[in-house]
Amino acid sequence: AQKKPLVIVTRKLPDAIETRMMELFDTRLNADDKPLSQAQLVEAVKQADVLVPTVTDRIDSKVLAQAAPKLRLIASFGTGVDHIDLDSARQRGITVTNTPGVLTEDTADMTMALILAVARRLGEGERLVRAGKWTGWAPTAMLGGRIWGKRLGIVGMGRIGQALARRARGFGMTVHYHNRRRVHPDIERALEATYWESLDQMLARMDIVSVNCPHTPGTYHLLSARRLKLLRSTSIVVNTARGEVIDENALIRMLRGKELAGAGLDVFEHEPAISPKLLELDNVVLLPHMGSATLEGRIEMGEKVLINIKTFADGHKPPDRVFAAML
Ligand code: 8YV
Repeated sequence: AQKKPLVIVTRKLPDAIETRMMELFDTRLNADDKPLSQAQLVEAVKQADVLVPTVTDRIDSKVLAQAAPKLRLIASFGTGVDHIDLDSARQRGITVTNTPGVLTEDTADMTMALILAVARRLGEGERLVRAGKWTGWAPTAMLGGRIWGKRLGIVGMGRIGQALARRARGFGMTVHYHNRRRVHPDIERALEATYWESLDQMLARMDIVSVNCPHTPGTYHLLSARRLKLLRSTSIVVNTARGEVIDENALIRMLRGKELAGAGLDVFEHEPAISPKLLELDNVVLLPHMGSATLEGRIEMGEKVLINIKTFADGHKPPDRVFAAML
């Protein structure tokens, strides 16, 4: 019989996935739910045939330089691959896979939740009640902004952007988007979405802007200080993608200066570190990178990881290969 590959998993995964993984492969789990240290990560790439990392593992060229030649596959548990140096992996002949598609709807739900939470002041209202400061209903208390009839600008019209567009139409918003490429006319029509080739021009006209693109060298600080200035003082920004896509300091300055109405952030530029200045602001809703965090989604992500490893181990091309050129 063929020797089973040594699969090293960097974080605790759902029990059902870990069990199946141990049945299929020579698996080394991390019962500890703490991210690996740099030294532990280097140890893992030296020993593994297959590495299963998550977004919290920085697999840069320095780490990969220490990998043993037997490391053939990085089967990441997650869709974003900005934590992996794809060029460096390719140069070493290491295949990289991710888990696209199974967290699309969940992340779009969370994006919609953030839009509603910021516009309708959910966080503020909850804090008021919990602090015992609610003295009763009043006609002018806790007034938010209506989202019905408002313009939503989606930055990045991939799977999640499109799932968000469908939801936003259901909430009576008009949908606009910017993407490197215009999506197929049939999809555009089905989503009733308006394409903006110029991100600048779109931003200047939106009530709500949602970031739904991956973090790549090309999207780092895509919402730069200059671009954020194009928004209106009544606009809201939400981000369930990656913190690095927004110049966070510039965003904070604008929120403090009331040049923006609010922000909903599930991801941060230096997460899990949160700027103390963000914590002082009432008009922001802050979440701990939980956009895709559903029980069902995590199982499906794990199943994708299993399929990617199994097909690769059987000598076939795994379904979810990632190529630097795709991003
Ligand atoms: C995951 C994510 O929780 O998939 C992604 O890109 O950011 C999250 O949905 C994370 O990646 C798990 O590794």
